[in-house]
Amino acid sequence: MPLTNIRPTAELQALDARHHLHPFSAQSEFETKGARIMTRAEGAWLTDSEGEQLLDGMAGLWCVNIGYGRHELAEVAERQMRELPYYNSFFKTSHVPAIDLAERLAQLIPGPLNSVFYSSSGSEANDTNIRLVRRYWELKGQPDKTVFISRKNAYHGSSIGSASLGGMAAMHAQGGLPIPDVHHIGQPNWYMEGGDMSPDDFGLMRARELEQAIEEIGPDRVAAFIGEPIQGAGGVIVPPSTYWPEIQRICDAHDILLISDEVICGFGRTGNWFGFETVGTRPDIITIAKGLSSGYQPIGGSVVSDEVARVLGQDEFTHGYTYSGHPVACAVALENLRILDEEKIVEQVRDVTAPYLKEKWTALADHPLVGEASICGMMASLALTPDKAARAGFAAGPGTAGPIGRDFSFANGLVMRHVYDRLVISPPLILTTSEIDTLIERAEKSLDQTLAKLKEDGLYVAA
Ligand code: PXG
Repeated sequence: MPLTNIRPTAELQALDARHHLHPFSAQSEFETKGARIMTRAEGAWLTDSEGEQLLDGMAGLWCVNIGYGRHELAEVAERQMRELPYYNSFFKTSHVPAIDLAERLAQLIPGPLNSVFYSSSGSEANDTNIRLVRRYWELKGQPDKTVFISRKNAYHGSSIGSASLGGMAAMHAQGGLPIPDVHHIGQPNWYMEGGDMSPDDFGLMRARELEQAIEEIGPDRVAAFIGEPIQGAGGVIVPPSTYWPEIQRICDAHDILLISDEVICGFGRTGNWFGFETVGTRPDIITIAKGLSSGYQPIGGSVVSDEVARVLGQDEFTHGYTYSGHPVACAVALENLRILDEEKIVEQVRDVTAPYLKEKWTALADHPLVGEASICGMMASLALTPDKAARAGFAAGPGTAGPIGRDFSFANGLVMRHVYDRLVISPPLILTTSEIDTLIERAEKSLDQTLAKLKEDGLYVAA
């Protein structure tokens, strides 16, 4: 079977539209305009079925941290598939890749986070967290501690449990979500919701919503607080610096477990190995996936503190997936961590590329269409606005400018994602400074074209 596409794009697109249901898409749209079909990738560059090259400003889906084309991972996968392609760790068995990766994670993750429960994705890991945390409190003799507190506009996955933890209104609008005992407080999004407050005061105010919620629900009912250090899918919302220390104080004061969802922020994205190091918290549990394997294999996990592991270990935890700790995925993740570590990719991000990107990215805030340029490490966004001073949205509603900007960006050979009217990037961590220059040039050109189009269509009007 050929690995390289040799069929006409139109034929592939027609088959795709007919038989392949896409995530977060209206399938009917593919009938009029087929999907863009990617065929190869190398470094930070994608090639599509027409041979066009795109700079991947999203590292796939926030995950290809070491970049594409690292053959070492393919070789490790092949070796593992030949040696032991599958085994599980259910009935008092284990295998070398799962053990080695667990040890490596314990070394890498600061603090008492030394035990991992494996899954194949971030959604599964957060579902595990729901069951694991409730079981923890049961075993501690506090079975009423079942409530999770999360934030509006948080993203924690797409399964029923993890989407309930998430705070995406559009997801909750379908299928009867959220499940009971999940409570959402406001997000620390100063640009959208801070009004006349200073960012620091707003950060404190939003953190204290956690304390109010705990008081209303009762500390004897609240099990855990979950948050992404920097909200990713919500639009790269960098919270004010006052926010996370206050959240930590409140969790400590009320005996609430803190879960840091590191699915995007982990493995170098923010310029440290983990996002919780960047924002200065001491989580009891972290969720990992994506950058753990740089997306080369599906793998995730819940990494828990010694205390959580000790309590949980007292009795059988009736939970597990066929692919928990899949040997090929573990072996590939281990090789990915070796590359991140030995090639000092996280240090390179912290000391060179993230500061360089920050300088160029924040300069885009001078563009007439940009109300805010936010950035942390190698994740960043631009809030598009028709009125910078008022931080206004568009009269035609949320999502007026974002999709236009995204389409121009693709046409200019740069993959950006949009979240309503924010344009988002999260490029591979191996991006060079000259690739950053290319990214910025293409982003700026896309902004100019978006502004012109909005004016032409009479959409450059504040709400
Ligand atoms: N937590 C966080 C913080 C995430 O960003 C998940 C959990 C779920 O992981 P899985 O592996 O189950 O997808 C995520 C995933 C987007 C987008 O459009 C973001 C994610 C997934 C798909 C799309 O920004 N994040």
